[in-house]
Amino acid sequence: MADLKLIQGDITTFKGDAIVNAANTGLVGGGGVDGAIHRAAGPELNIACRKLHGCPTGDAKVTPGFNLPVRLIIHTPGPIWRDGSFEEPKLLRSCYENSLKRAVENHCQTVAFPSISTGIYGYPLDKACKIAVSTIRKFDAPLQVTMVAFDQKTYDAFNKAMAN
Ligand code: AR6
Repeated sequence: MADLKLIQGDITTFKGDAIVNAANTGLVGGGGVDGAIHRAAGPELNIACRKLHGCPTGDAKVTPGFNLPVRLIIHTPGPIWRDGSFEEPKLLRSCYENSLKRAVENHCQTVAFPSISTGIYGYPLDKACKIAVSTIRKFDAPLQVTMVAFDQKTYDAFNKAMAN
């Protein structure tokens, strides 16, 4: 079982083996945490991402961390929330699962996640937290996972989901 802890802060300052990026399917960079990661990692990240030729929703692909204090960045495009009947829960679960798989394949012991899909992609926070927490806790690998909540609302929602 993966170990899970929660902090509030900016994921670009996380020191460990890998961080996860809430990307888009083109892996072309964007706003939110994706923008922050690209700015902090530097322009080489964009060049590396272009070589990956995109990534389907729910899957995950890896680049080096470049200027970030991590070895790897795991890019996963989350589902865009419509009304919950377009496989959004299944796709969000697979974002977490595939990101954790990439971490293990790349010999990571410490990995940090932002709250995937709950910003620009509009996934309801309480529903997303439950999926994130259960998927990470169920994942069978000796990984130390840190959820990095950027704002208070996200921190509170994860805190609640982790208490159950
Ligand atoms: N550290 C940690 N979390 C952050 C940071 C940060 N530096 N900055 C924002 N967040 P979002 P999405 C939080 O919108 O909903 C991009 O344009 C934010 O408060 O970044 O999956 C991509 O290119 C929220 O809690 O990702 C895609 O097009 C969480 O990260 C699209 O947005 C996710 O919000 C993806 O949308």
